[in-house]
Amino acid sequence: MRSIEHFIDGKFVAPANAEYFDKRSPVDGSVIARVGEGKQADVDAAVQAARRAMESDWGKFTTEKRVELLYAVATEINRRFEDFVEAEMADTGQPRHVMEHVFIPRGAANFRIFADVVKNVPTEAFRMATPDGRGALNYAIRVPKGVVAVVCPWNAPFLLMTWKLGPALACGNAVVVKPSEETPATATLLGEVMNKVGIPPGVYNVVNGFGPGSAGEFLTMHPGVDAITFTGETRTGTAIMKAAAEGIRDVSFELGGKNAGIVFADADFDAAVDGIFRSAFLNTGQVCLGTERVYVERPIFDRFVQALKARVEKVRYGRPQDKANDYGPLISHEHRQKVLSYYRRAVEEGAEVVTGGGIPELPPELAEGAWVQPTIWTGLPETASVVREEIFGPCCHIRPFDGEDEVVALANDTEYGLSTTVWTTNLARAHRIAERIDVGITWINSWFLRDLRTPFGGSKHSGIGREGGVHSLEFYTETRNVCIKL
Ligand code: NAD
Ligand code: 6OD
Repeated sequence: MRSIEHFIDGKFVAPANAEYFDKRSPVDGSVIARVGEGKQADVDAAVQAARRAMESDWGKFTTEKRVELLYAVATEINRRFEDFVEAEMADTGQPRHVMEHVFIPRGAANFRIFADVVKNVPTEAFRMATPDGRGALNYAIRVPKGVVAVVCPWNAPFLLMTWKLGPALACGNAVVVKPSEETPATATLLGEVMNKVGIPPGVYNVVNGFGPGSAGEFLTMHPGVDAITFTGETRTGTAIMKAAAEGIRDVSFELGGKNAGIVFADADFDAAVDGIFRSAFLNTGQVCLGTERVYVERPIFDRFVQALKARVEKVRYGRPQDKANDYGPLISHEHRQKVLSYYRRAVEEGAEVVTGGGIPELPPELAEGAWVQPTIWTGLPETASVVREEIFGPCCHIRPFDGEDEVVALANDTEYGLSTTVWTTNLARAHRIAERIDVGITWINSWFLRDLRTPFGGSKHSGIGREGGVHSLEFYTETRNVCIKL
């Protein structure tokens, strides 16, 4: 059985108390690795290694040297592309094409893009007048925050971890990563990449484990951590924010969503069906940007529901390695229980189940996997729990609407504010809607398409702060002001 150890100070190390937990395949329930569980001593060692790294070569490197190393990280990830694809497929059970076309390439891109961003950051400088006529030069410099804790979820593990690592390292910080307990493999593999390309020991550290009472809590409480970037559930964000209050540490949060998909009658019908299908069911619905509430303009409502149902019923279940399969399991049995409890509640609350609603019949070799059917409901009031709460599964509720004002009110009637996808051929309407919906990103005739240089984040309970391109510098650097009397 493969053991996954922590990566501390440039070395793979066993957990201090020698405790391990099992990582199971979501596809068939088999144990695929034993993972070291991080406790206080492991987190202490990782944070100390990161602090030492800040005092050593890494802290003294020029931006150019860091940029060169980050390009090398991206190149080495691409050289080992298949290893990353295999590792992520094994942990998540998601289809090969998602790994090959989205999650792994975007992960490598995160290192290149943020290297380019820091290479091109201008210095803010003003020549000031002074009463004696000599003047002064007043300018700002950016310095790294220090040691950044990176706490990650399981749904797109490599993409979401590197989305934080790229800017953190480009800005000259050292990091301690706490991957999700469900998906430790690619963070571990990245340790090998860091050593291969010559990232100094201690700059990138990984401590595995759980959240409360384990590595996650010990890391976010640690006084040696200067800032915390977290992606995950809103209620975990609340706990981490309390931890960050101790020591007045900065936080950047990307949290949950209950995103609306809006389809107007003038939309390109087939493109809209395909777009909503992807946004609701890609990654088995386990995407923070996913659409769990769909609003369709009344004249095309029935036709749209039938077309989406037909598309959903074509998904192919099976092992991710088989290229023909386009639909994976949920991450774990624990998550499946949660999703199935919403499937039951939808029916109790009066939903019409258009398709799905349970566990699919699968061959015996997949029977122990965390599979659920992709599910569509109609007929629920907006107060129903499946319309209000984030389920994070392959399901959506579809409701008809009449006109722009009604749909804007429906879309905004949520405590979340992460994203929206709007399907229309009316350009003026697209602009109006994008301004009126309170979310971090609105997609028009598209979904999950974003240049990494643009800002990303959520409003309301979906997050704090914006990252992406130069926006990431606000979180990963401290700005200092220097004024020189001339
Ligand atoms: P989660 O909050 O359960 O766990 C995320 C990470 O936090 C894990 O590593 C976990 O071990 C750790 N953790 C849990 N409790 C902790 C605590 N008290 N202190 C410190 N660390 C703790 O989230 P998840 O189930 O892994 O991921 C799914 C959630 O993530 C969904 O709500 C989804 O919407 C959200 N998400 C948001 C974005 C975004 O960009 N907004 C992206 C991906 C996922
Ligand atoms: O890469 C991105 O644009 C990004 N932040 C994706 C988030 C996916 C959440 O599941």
